[in-house]
Amino acid sequence: MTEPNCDVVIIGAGAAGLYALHRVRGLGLSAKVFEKGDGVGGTWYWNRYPGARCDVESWDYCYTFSEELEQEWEWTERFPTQPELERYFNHVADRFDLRRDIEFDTRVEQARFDDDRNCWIVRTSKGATVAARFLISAAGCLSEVSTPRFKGANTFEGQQIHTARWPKGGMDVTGMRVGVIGTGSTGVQAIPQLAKLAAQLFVFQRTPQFAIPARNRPLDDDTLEKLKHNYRERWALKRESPTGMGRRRPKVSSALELDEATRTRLLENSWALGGPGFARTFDDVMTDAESNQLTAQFVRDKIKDKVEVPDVAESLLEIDHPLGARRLIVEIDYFETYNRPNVTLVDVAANPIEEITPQGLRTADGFSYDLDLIVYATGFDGMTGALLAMDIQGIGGLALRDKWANGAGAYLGLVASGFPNLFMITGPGSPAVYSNVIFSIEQHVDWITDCLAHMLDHDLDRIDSDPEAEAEWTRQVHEIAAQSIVGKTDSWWTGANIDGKPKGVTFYLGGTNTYAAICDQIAAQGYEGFVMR
Ligand code: NA7
Repeated sequence: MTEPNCDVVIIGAGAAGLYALHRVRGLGLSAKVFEKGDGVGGTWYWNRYPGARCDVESWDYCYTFSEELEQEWEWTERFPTQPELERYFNHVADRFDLRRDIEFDTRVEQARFDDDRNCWIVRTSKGATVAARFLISAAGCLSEVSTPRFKGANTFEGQQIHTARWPKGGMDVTGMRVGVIGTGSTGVQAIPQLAKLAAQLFVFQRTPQFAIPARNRPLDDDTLEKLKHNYRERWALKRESPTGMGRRRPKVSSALELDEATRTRLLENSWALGGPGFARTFDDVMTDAESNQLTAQFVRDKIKDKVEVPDVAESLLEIDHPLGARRLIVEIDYFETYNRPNVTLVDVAANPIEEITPQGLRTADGFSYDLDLIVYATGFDGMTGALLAMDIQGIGGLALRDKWANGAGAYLGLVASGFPNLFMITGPGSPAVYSNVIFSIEQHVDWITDCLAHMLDHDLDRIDSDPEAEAEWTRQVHEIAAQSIVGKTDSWWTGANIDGKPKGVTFYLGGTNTYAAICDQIAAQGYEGFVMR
């Protein structure tokens, strides 16, 4: 029987995989990272579409584990663009000498737990097999793209592309007739940029959504200096916050306890600040229907003011869900783009796309749109898509796909029972996508590597989660979600965008601060709810 040839295999070289590699090495363990792209950065490697940028502020969307890194890296904008983020992750990979353990252009196809040898047998797209004592998934929550299968798609004579597969060297859309399908965060970022170059832009919108102005701005030297000075303070604020953001906002427990003038003044202040923090103008926006409705009406009025043609404004405002029930979008010039003569909004809720034709596409009302390029801003199989794209088999050959057939869950979002020694970063059951994800990533990786250190210290070679502890955790995740407005409509947050996927919120909405405290307490109590040997 051969021994495992590697201590840890890490799947993915995005923000999570890079930090996991750094920490695992710090324990003196050998590690191998498999990355399907030919570079680091994960989300920020793949999403190169025009306008791609992070909707969390640069000074929060960064690692906190190295003060030197914080001090030497200089962000240039409030909301960093894809190229800047890709540079950042490349810098991290070089600075911490991470590349030598990363195998690029290599997908993990299968990971099978060998009970007798107590190790994971990992098979890659290059046909290699590695046996590892531990497996860490850093495969990401938004990395498995979702492209609807329209009738006739293969007959289209122009180009078609998913936004997360935009070519590395870019694509010149100057003078083209472009159709964009999808108006989520991605579509909303890409549309204003594409409109500037395309001869004609058709936006095929099925579900209008709330969007808050980014108020993006370059960072001048003064601001940068202050940021660098305050990083440690922000770090403390992030740990106290329920979403891992380092911002301080005025605390107003309820919109309903204010008179109208005060409420409007606070909303105006928040609107002027812009960014995702808008949803936290009042503490109860996500829990009280009336507070939510008042806040939503304010946003509707603002959007209406931006759009010149009343019919277009109406189509953009036929929003059928509470503010924040879907992930709140942060926009730059999105609504104003509909005032351009070359941009047409097409309502595909009333008239769905019926088929793609050689010349373009046709909607159910018989209208045809001639196009040179179809852009699918149609999103991802979120949370579990990347994990389930691999054939992961636990004890007794149990497939993760079967375990999660009726809904995904893992104890603390970290370990799924029956899959020993497999740690998931931002897995289902963790706050993951409802947080500043890089903050969550660091918290998860720190917890996982502390757990590994504990196992090494105590000569333990297996960790699994107790099925009862896992079931109880998943019950809590669902119970907390039931009290929130989050997920009270179909979207990728609930899995509703993927045919056949069980519906429901699978992420922990109790706050990153509470979550981290629970994780720490469980570790302090000897890893209660986990089974170690
Ligand atoms: P999203 O938010 O899932 O948006 C996908 C969009 O694509 C959304 O508007 C969908 O409409 C639309 N879509 C999907 N399929 C179709 C079909 N068949 N016809 C018409 N329209 C369709 O993905 P994003 O990439 O924008 O954002 C994902 C996350 O990345 C985001 O939340 C941030 O966290 C970053 P629907 O709403 O389903 O009616």
